[in-house]
Amino acid sequence: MSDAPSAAARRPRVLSGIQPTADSFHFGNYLGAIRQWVGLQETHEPFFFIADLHAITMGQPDPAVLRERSRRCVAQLVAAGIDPSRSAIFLQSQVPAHAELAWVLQCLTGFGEARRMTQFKDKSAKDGEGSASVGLFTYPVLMAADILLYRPEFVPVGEDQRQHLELTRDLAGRFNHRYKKTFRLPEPYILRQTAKILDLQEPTAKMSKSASSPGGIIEMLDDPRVSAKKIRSAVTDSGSDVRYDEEHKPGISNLLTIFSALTDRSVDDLVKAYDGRGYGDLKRELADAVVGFVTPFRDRTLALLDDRAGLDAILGEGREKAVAVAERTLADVYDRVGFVPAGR
Ligand code: ATP
Ligand code: LTN
Repeated sequence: MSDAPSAAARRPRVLSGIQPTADSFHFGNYLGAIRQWVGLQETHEPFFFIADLHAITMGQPDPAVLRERSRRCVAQLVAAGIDPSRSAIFLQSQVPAHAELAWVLQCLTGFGEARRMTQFKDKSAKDGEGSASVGLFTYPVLMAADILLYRPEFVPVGEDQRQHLELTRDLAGRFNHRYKKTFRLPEPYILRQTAKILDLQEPTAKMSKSASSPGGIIEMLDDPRVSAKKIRSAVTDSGSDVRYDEEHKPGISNLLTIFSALTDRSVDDLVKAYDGRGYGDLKRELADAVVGFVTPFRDRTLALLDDRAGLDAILGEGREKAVAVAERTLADVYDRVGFVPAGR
């Protein structure tokens, strides 16, 4: 069964996920991805999920910590403006079709093709490829399954996920060609300006949960005074004029990007406003903007975390919406591959 005939009457779908691999989202996650999720729910039919299956690819976290982080993700999504009455918010592990479709897609993925994924190369290089899990290796195929099940038009992510989206499109095309048109080829939705927020201490690397030092990353749930201090201590560049120049002034350019995104003022406008003033003024005023932004976000998240039953209800509703769509796609796939349907 295809859902194409009624698709015209529906809003186009959008889907994305985030891993519960830290106690808090950071500014890269928020500005690079989640802010776009919030905007897209106005015009699209949204599916947003917590990628807890992906979160165990880099080792086995304490089960209690993983559960807590998953709930924190839900609370932060809602605090950021994802509205559970409009968007399905769910846990990947509660929709078995993700792992089931991933298996079928793994059988269509070349070993060499998986090996070329740069995130696998980067992450497995840390402890040596031999000790990386097979799950880390097949991570992008599970991600393709996450996406293709929902036949979304757009997938809003940061720049680091672009290659995984390309693999997803390749696998969708391969399945459609090998069997019958089943999957929509999704488009990445990556906003150029905020596609890669950089580490404050090492402004050539991306701000990252797993790789950044504490001083390099602004955590949304941190004490706002700590975040303000991190902005004031951010590594800046030689010279003293405030100018957007990614190559020669990566530190200042990154601060301008963050400032612009938080205040909706253009980078040009900010550069004019700081003309003739030093880095110190820029940092101080950006630190104030950061405090003004994270304080209410943190308060809302902490209040939501106090209502466990409320969070579980959001996940229950999200799961129901997700299962309805995912099971239909999986049934199409199983049929086309040639699996015998279970008797009633
Ligand atoms: P890790 O460092 O462990 O890979 P992460 O910090 O990249 O984790 P994810 O859960 O993998 O976090 O990413 C969630 C979303 O945030 C993805 O869409 C990702 O592209 C985006 N994102 C992560 N870091 C940045 C960044 N520095 N700039 C822009 N977008 C980012
Ligand atoms: N790999 C993504 C998380 C993720 C995802 C997805 C994003 C898993 N499945 C499907 C978009 C669509 C990351 O952020 N590192």
